[in-house]
Amino acid sequence: DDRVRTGRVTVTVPENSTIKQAADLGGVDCPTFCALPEMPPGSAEPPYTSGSCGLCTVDLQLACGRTSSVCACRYRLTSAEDGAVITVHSARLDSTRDANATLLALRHRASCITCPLGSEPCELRTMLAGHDLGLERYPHPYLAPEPPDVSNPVLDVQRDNCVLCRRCERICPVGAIQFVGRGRDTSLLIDPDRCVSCGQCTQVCPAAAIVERPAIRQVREALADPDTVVTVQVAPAVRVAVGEAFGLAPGTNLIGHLCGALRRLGFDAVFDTDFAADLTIVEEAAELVDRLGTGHALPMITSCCPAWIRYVETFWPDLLPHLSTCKSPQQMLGAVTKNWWAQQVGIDPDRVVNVAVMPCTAKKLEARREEMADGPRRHVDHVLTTRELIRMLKASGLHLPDVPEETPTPMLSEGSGAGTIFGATGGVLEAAVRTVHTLVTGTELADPDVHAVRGTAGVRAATIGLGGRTVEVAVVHGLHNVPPVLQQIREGSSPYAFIEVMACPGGCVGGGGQPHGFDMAVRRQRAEGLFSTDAASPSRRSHENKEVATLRAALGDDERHRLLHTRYRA
Ligand code: HC1
Ligand code: SF4
Repeated sequence: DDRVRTGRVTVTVPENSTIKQAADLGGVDCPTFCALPEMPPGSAEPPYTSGSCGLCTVDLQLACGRTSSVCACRYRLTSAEDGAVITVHSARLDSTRDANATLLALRHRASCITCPLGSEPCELRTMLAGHDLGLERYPHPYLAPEPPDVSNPVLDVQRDNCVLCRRCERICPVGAIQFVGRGRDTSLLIDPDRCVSCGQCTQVCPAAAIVERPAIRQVREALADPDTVVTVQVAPAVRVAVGEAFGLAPGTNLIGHLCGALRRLGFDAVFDTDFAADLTIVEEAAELVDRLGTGHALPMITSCCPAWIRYVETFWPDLLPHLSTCKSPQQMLGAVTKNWWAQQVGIDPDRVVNVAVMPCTAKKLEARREEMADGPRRHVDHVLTTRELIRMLKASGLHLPDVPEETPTPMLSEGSGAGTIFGATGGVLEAAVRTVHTLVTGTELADPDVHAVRGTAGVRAATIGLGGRTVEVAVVHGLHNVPPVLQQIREGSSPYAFIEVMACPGGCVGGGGQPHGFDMAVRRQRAEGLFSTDAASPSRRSHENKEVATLRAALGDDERHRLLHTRYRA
């Protein structure tokens, strides 16, 4: 807008505001690239910027007449800058920004046709398109092409894509990312001893320098093999995010369309992870009631988030006994598919290949864990992220919203509303409370909505009435919010009996395998999609799930324990 570019506004700002914040207050657009738009809930830090992109360069003229070019995202205003004149837009600044954008472009290998972002919007290209780049003046590629670094168990690091924005360094909840070297030789390293595979770095990387290791080729090979029976399960959080790639609003629940599309991709059976979420709750609620009786290892903490498990194993191993022994829904479903369903439908379990579509990169690690197998038979063979599924659908010409809706394959597919809300922060705890209440009191919780644990505050605590007694519970999301809660347990002063922890801000709806971006408003909309599905469900309690009851009765206690529970060791 020409008027803003040439106009002048006067703003009064709080001490220590950045120039960028002052510009926002004055309604002046100031570009940025390396900045994260927001920090996760519970983070004490201000929105982050490394100041490395140079796109927010502005001219600052102090009242004394001294002028300098500064970074609007980082420069903080104090009383010393009273009366300063800041120029955000000018022909000279445009040229400076062009030059800085060119430097970013030069670091990127720019192999767009093989880029794993696929059809997702490319933030880097969108930004560069607005600049007059002088690439012809430089040799390109400027950096020698490198093969991807595959030393991380679930992530591929393509260093010659990295433009050094350093957003990943800031979003990483465990300080696993480092930038080493100087200048042109600066490069990104992920510490394998700290990384918990949460994939939040892939969510904020604008340049496909960190991406999930794809399993698409292996899944296609299994689908093409006439000797295999390929099953697929779909996690709760996937259904409310996948539509974003097809122009639908976050939160639109596409489970019916997904069932139709997955069959068209060639899957022989389509199971719903909601079923296994209900199964998990029935197992976990019984475990909690048992521990409440004996007092053993309280508080009990949920165990369905594999990045969280990895975090406890790495940083708080003495607290491992507090984890529920339940395997995650992904793994429970995989285990019972091969060990029960195959038998029911008369298929040799060794012909079954289990695929899981998850909003999560850490689920790829979970599927490979030693405990997650029955002898040589893996519970889950391949994990695809939501993003990989989107790529497969688009490659097959399937426009998801147009695919006729179908229902999942019976026996492992009935899911209650309680199972669906697993995908949002607080959902596992809420689902568990509904069932624990019934187990302890013999009566149904009058209102299944446990409002006290809803929302997106980083830590949420509530007191739950169970007949004659009450228990304290808490929900935590985002690993940066976890240490004070764990410290209380270590010191023996935790007030809680039961805690839900999800590594990703927002829970699984904000998982590292979901469509790109760190935007809590989008994550909230996805969660609302799950909560409104729950509210409209004919059954809202995991213990009412008839398929779960049938399966548990058929397995018997020993097999149920062997297949559905485990112990985590440091
Ligand atoms: Fe999750 Fe879970 S909720 S961990 O986020 O317990 O990934 O959606 O599938 O296993 O159900 C993920 C989601 C998912 C498991 C369930
Ligand atoms: Fe950090 Fe998670 Fe990325 Fe690992 S996957 S480097 S823990 S943000």
